[in-house]
Amino acid sequence: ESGVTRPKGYNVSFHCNPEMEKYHFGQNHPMKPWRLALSKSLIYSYGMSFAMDNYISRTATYEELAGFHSTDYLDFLGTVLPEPVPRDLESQNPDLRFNLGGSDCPLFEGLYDYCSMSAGTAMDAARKICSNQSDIAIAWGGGLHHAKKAEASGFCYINDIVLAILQLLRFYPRVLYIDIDVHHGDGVEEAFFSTDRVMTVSFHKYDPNNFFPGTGALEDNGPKNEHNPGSHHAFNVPLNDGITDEQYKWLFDRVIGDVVAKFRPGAIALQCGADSLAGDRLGRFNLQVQGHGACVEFCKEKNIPMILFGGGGYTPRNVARAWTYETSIAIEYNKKIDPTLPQHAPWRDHFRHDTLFPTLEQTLGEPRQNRNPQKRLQEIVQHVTEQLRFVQA
Ligand code: VJV
Ligand code: CA
Ligand code: ZN
Repeated sequence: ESGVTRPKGYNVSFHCNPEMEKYHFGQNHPMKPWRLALSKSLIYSYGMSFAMDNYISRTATYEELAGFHSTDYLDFLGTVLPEPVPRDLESQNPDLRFNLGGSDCPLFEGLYDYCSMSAGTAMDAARKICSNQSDIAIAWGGGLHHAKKAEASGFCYINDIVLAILQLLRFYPRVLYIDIDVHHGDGVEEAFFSTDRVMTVSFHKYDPNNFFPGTGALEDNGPKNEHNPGSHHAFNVPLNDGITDEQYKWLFDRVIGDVVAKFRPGAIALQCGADSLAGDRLGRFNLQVQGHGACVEFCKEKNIPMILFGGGGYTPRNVARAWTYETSIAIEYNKKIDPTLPQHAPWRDHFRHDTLFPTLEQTLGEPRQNRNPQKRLQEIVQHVTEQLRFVQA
């Protein structure tokens, strides 16, 4: 009766853990797990659950987390307690163990459980892909791309993406990782730096001294030593403030089109960080829901099994819009979706505008100045083309 039907010929699964939405990083911290509740609520209000297999995922076990992370780090993560006194923002303790407890990666109540839930959703998604039960598996609670083997970084403690890709590698010879979060996907890039079985491609704002994490230059394509199998298997698309839907789509189609043709991945892991949208609290781009979603659509049309991860996204109403639209793309409902938000939603006022596709003026007031000349974008595409010549067909 919602009018949403299952896509013909293939399966979409939706993996979440409602417990995750209840955790707090602390007052004013940009990362707000309740954005997952807002997103799911919008997705379900559209009736999209009827077109997918919906799973409440289990938490990942210690042994599963140890598939990537060091046990020293996991042991510490499992025992640290929240600070009794809130730490002053500026007085960061310089000798934080494993980078835990600063303002970016605070210690909060239930931290370890929160991490195992995020990893659990991602690993469940990966297992559904490996068993051929899903063609697209959605894990909006995952996508925490900065976490390292033995270090927390940039709001990320456990790298659920790396854990999911390790699962995929048991069944697929080659996995393509794509990252459209506004930040560089450094943790995933580093984890698979020395293998030719995973190709990583991150699109991000790049300004080494002023924007986190500062890595991901165009010329960084993996180990410089030509004998290392990982060389030429990392791609970076460094961008400046204010990039538009049109430019981003052009770049994405050129870069990913060529990469897929050459690398021929058996599975795709797509990190859909929504902080690349216009109006994001931490972001710098002018992307709209349509442009962000076009990347998901482009990947879907390749007909390769795919996991969709969440990631960043610090203006919750826009995060919910993007992930709702992208869920509709997965179930092929995007062409029919009503751009007016469902009437019956209790949080409707929270969205400010009753549309799924607010204009740039509605989200920003004034769009950010675009500092991406077309000439630079052409250089990027040319560099990627040249690097791809080194990749074994
Ligand atoms: O830029 C940084 C690092 C600093 C040190 C810590 N201060 C607070 C900020 C500067 C150098 N960190 C970034 C991390 C961004 C992580 C993005 C994660 C993802 O989207 O890629 C994937 C989930 C950063 N930018 C902004 C902030 N931190 C920030 C942190 C806060 C804050 C305001 C801004 C932490 C607490 C509070 N406000 C109350
Ligand atoms: Ca990125
Ligand atoms: Zn981000």
